[in-house]
Amino acid sequence: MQASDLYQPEVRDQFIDQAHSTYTAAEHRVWDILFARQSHILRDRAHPDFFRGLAKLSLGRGGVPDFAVLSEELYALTGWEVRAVSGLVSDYAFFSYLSQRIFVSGRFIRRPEQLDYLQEPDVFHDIFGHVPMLANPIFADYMQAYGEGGLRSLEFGALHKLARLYWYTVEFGLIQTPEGLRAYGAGITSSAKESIYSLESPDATRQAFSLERILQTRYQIDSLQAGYFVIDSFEQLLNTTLNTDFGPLYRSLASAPEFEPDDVAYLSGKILLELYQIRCIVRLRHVRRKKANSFSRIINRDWHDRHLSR
Ligand code: HBI
Ligand code: FE
Repeated sequence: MQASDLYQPEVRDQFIDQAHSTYTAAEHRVWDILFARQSHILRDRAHPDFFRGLAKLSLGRGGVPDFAVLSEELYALTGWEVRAVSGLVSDYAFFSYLSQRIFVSGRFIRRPEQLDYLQEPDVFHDIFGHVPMLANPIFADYMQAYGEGGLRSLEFGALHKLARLYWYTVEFGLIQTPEGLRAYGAGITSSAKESIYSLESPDATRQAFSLERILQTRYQIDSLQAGYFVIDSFEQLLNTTLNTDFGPLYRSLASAPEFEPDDVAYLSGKILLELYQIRCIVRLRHVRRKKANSFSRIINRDWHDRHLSR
């Protein structure tokens, strides 16, 4: 029996009408304030494809985007659509939608007094954070592959492990670029605090992407992340996911140790991390001499604190 036979009925009827015309002027203003603030903070912090997505989809045209218009534009780019839901949908439904290239988004927007923190993802997180990356064809394929993998993980009882892959990539992923580290995860790009902290804080660890390692690494949902994973390219993310046979992997990992988010003590990860940091410092010195000095000091101190003083 296939998972799709088991769960099909649940997937129907979860979409709601965005009712775009019912947003108030104050709600549109919250979007505009957050949009302006994040666009500024993310300069030199978000991956260039994030900005390309923002521009291609005109997410800054003013006010909360209309999902019907947005879906049409996104569909033309990568075949993805955006649909409104009233809150969290079941894991099965969520994965099933991703596998059909449907991204579900909340329709509500945070209140003006909640600009900096809220528990549930709102339309700003879901659309500003997630949708620009869906305009990148490789990332768009990765999200679909993730949805398909998610459905399979349910059959293996391994959802809690695969959810970590989503968390450490789609939500809180960092990527290495010729200009230095950049953010692409929606939990980062939609948060003023985490945009800066994830890239610059000496309190966070940044280790090289490893699918196996991520599946074994716990995460916290209610605070800034203690550790991040850094990919080399979106191709790496897509190809690793497509080329991994998750069934045997889940079986072999079932009895393997789990890790805390900021625990980077294993050898290969440590060496790779060091390489990333050296490359990052060298490149930054070339590209932006002024900024590089403070940044490399932060990295060096971070590196020293975590690995040499213990
Ligand atoms: N539902 N609306 C919504 N948004 C999500 O991001 C979401 C969800 N349901 C389940 C889910 N995410 C998780 O299973 C993923 O984080 C893996
Ligand atoms: Fe999200």
